[in-house]
Amino acid sequence: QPTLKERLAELIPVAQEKVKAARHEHGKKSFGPVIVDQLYGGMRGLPALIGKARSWTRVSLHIIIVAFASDGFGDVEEGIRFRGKTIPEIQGQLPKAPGGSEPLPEGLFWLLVTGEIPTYEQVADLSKDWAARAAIPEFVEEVLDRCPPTLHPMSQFSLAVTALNHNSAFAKAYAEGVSKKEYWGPTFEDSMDLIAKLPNIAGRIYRNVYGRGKLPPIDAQKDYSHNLAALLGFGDNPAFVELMRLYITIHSDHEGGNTLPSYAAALNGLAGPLHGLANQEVLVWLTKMQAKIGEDASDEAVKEYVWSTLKGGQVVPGYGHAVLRKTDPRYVAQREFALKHLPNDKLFKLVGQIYNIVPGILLEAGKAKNPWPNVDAHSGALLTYYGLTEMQYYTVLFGVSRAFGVTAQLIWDRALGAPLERPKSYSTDAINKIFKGK
Ligand code: FAM
Repeated sequence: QPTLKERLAELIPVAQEKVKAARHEHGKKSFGPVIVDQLYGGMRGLPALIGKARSWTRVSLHIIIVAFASDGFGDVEEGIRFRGKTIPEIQGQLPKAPGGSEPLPEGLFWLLVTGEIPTYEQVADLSKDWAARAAIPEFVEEVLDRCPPTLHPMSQFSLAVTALNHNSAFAKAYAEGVSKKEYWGPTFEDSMDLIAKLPNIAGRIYRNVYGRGKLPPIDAQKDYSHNLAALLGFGDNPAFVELMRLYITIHSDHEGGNTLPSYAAALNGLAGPLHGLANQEVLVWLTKMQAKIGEDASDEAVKEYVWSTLKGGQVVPGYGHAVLRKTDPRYVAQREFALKHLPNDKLFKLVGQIYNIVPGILLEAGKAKNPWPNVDAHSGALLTYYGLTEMQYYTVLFGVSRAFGVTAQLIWDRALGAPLERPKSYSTDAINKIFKGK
């Protein structure tokens, strides 16, 4: 059985030819109109990128000409697919740990990179490879140890990832004049190193900021999620380990990225309150709600609280989405996990109660295009149940997971010699001039 890198070496020349042929055949064709609202609306729905290893449904619009990506040509009603597969499909098809029932994120990474479902042995080899690469340079440990605990965990995370660039295989190969054709090899190594080192970074931040003692060593016999859970201090709770397997799998992919510093920049983007930090904001909001209306509040009291949030000019965190127009399948996956492992938990019940109430209110308020919950509406309640209660930390775990999607894309960017992405910008004056009299 080939290793991931060996399989990639087989797939890349075929994909390079496919891209060449697609550009030759379709390169000069128009992809359709661009409307001014798309410029003002953060390029929403604008076909401006090629997805090479990815999946968010709306993105599949850009992928249609790149056949090897084979992503689900779904629509906004559907939510994320990973290389064409829904969350229930990957839960069914990807290898599990012995005794576990959630997919191993190692397998998801294999799927994102190759488009293929790996065998258990291939996944177990990835676990071993990542364990062997997991140590972080001493100076990065020192950088983290010197951060004041008041520096947001996401800022510490991005700082440490930026510092990892010191040992970048790509930077070294580039400085040595590597041929463009070979870029993907060191990029692959950087990607594997990055993913492997994130648990040590995330674990160290958690323990430093919240005074949780010293990190245990990585266990080379255990899978990635087990090691991550152990570094956080939850390694002896098998259900939490299962949660990490699910969590890392479903948060892994979204949109582009390239070098290690870009991943660090992406982490800063992820840390925006309406984006990845929303899982922190959901828990802050739920906690405030519980403080105000009590733990077993009536539907009426919850409704009133939701309305007061809207009337205060704030958003209901965890609801709405820029692209999706139904309940996020990642929310559903987490809800099913909760029904299995913590059906009677009060916070989970509140999350469910809110699910019954908020969409109706958002529809009545009439602004949000999507009144349904997104991935962030649920994750914090699960982490809290297992004792990971520090909400400011949640997006770090999100960021660990997201490295899988970003690096899978990055490897293909290098393999296909993708250029820098430079969407053009226009001023309002320019737009007025262009459309004058039209
Ligand atoms: N609560 C209150 N108002 C909302 C809302 C919500 N949950 N979702 C959307 N709206 C409002 C929105 O603020 C906008 O109002 P204005 O016209 O006054 O600016 C209007 O509805 C139309 O917005 P939209 O087109 O439906 O959504 P956008 O594409 O502009 O924004 C989100 C999408 C995700 C930023 C938005 O739904 C939101 O702020 N949600 C709450 C925060 C959240 O949960 N973010 C996490 C999203 C998650 F999937 C992720 O990226 N990690």
